[in-house]
Amino acid sequence: MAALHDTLGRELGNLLERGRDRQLRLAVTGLSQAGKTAFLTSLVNQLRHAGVEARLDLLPAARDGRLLGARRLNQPDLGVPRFPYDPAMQALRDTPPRWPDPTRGISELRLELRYRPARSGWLRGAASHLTLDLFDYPGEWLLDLPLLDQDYYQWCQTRPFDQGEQRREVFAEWLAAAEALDPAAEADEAVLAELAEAYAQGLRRAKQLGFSQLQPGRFLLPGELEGAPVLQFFPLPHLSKPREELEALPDSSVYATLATRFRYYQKQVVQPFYREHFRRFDRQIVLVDVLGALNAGPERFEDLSRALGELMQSFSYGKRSLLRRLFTPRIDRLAIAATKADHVTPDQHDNLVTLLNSLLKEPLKDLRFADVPVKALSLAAIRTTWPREVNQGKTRLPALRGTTLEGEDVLVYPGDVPAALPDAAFWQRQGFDFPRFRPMPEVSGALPHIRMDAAIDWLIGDKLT
Ligand SMILES: Nc1nc2c(ncn2[C@@H]2O[C@H](COP(=O)(O)OP(=O)(O)O)[C@@H](O)[C@H]2O)c(=O)[nH]1
Ligand SMILES: [Mg+2]
Repeated sequence: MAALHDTLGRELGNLLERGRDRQLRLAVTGLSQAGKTAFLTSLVNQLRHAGVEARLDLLPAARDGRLLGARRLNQPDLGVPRFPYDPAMQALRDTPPRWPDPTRGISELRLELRYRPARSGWLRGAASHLTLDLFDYPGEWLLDLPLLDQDYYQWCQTRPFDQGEQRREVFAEWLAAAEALDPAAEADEAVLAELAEAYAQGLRRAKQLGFSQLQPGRFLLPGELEGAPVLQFFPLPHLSKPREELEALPDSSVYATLATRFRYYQKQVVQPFYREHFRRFDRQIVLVDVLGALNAGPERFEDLSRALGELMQSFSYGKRSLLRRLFTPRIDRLAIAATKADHVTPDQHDNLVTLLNSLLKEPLKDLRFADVPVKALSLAAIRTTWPREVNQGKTRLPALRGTTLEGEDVLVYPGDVPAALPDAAFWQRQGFDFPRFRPMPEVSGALPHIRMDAAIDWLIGDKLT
């Protein structure tokens, strides 16, 4: 009797566990251009081809033939467009192949994975299901999350236009005009609109230069808010009066008008985005274009580090009791990945991971404290190059063969990745330079990749056992 009781108890536990594990929400996080859309496209592609064409040796469930397939389900939220997987695949299969279009809005995708559990017990042999919820969004919007912790006065004090020489340069014109503005004066709609546009212009130029920390994000990609007054604000560059005095100014003043718009932006734009899309995740992968930042120089490398630190503060990490987890999941496992690893030769991949770890050193400390397991890796969601070796005198050097975006076949050695945060000497040498490559023409149904299987295993592999 006691034995039966035990068995029943164990099986009930298993069933509960299975019920709980049926669904997994994965946050694919990254700044604009980090490679989120490429990652999601490849993720869906690999899972759909698991067991057939996909090469997923580092994912045991696929290697052992237990991953039976994946299909798309109707997504739960009817108000959100579906992730454009088919258009992305069409672009990659075009002649010549093209990269998927940049993301301009939010989209979702729900996948159902069928797998055969490796565990023993009642359910051995029967296929199980795991629902995987994914969504895509413009990285530009993500950096607004830290704005929720500030009010207008504090935001002005952070002087976001004033970090580094290059940044000051792109905002110089706006700054001169904004400095002439008296916070206490009567607000003139036309003037505010013009200055807001100049500020947005500064943000756009900074983005072109490769900067990451650009707020407010909707100024870059306004979507349906184009031209709306909620996007017509900016920080006031010199607030000489104390906070109380500024906050007592009449509603029609410059200060009060801008502060109201800032609050509206927080409440009506940032909060809903955060509430509806970022609160409930179980797992997260943070994608970082480390190589792109290395290519772009020291100021942007610094900027990337700062932006990533802020971004990771916006998620909640750590374990919760089973019951609380059912209602308010928290991220209990994290991957950080240096993307586009196919831009460097395989012998540099270890350095790439070490560098990524140093770039994220501060946020990783907090995660360790919260006891969240983290895996760092380098990957290419969609591999565009082949590793080769070239003879130089008596030595053989590793090199890469690929086709540039312009269609030229090239053999390159893009340079060494520094194993630690680059110092002044590294930047002076500027020994790092690579072209952008075009995706390879399709050879089988599955997209070529580097370590997508390792990423998938870390993010969902334990749910497939
Ligand atoms: N070589 C290579 N380039 C990539 C890879 N993933 C993304 N890219 C490049 O980075 C660009 C931006 O990627 P995307 O996924 O749109 O970034 P997102 O803004 O984070 O969604 C693409 O257009 C490609 O040029 C990759 O795995 N390998
Ligand atoms: Mg995208």
